Amino acid sequence: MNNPVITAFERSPDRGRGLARDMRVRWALEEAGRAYDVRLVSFEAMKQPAHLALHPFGQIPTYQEGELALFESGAIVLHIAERHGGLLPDDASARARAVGWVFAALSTVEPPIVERSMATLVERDRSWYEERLPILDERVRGRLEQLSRRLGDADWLDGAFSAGDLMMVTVLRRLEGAGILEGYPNLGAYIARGEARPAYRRAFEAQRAVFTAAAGG
Ligand code: GTB
Repeated sequence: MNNPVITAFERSPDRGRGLARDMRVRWALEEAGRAYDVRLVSFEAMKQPAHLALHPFGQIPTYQEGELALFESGAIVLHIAERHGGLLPDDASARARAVGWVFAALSTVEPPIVERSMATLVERDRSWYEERLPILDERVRGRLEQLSRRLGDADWLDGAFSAGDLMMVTVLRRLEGAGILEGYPNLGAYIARGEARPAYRRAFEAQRAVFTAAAGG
């Protein structure tokens, strides 16, 4: 059986911090114990017909396995989780709840975090930035407050570690360095628990090696 092939940035703008969305796919594959290959793509190549045939929006990550080609990190992680053990519970109701947490991470928690992060990148020099940032911070805090309350002192969001936790941890990591997570110690500990998993470590080192190699070792 050939390894699935995923795509990742040839040169990640995060300088090896594992914030791009190939990280969640790598992590899921590591949790699943599935070997994989990586095809690195440049920003230019992502917008060319060959890549657009795989990903209509010209982005990474993509996932190819035999005849199957997927885009969208959530769909890819769920595909991996459905076919391998360790990422979704066997019990049907617990499984449905874990899938719910994948969606919560992607459609409820990630959007305000991405909006804030994009503003810090592209609006920093605009006249409205100083006024807008606290509004964006507040939206993020609102979600973190709710998530923190739900997590409480549990290790994971709903029983055993699942694809929902994998997705939520990768979403929350994008806030590192923003000075916001510090207000939610249980979320900080939650992220640290995710990052301490051997599968996470392997995925992180693999993506970091791409940056190190591009930077000349
Ligand atoms: N909804 C899609 C998914 O979940 O797969 C979103 C995919 C996506 O946004 N991909 C980004 C991309 O290809 C890379 S991850 N961008 C290129 C483009 O759109 O032209 C986003 C990302 C990029 C960089 C950092 N960083 O430097 O910290 C973090 C996250």
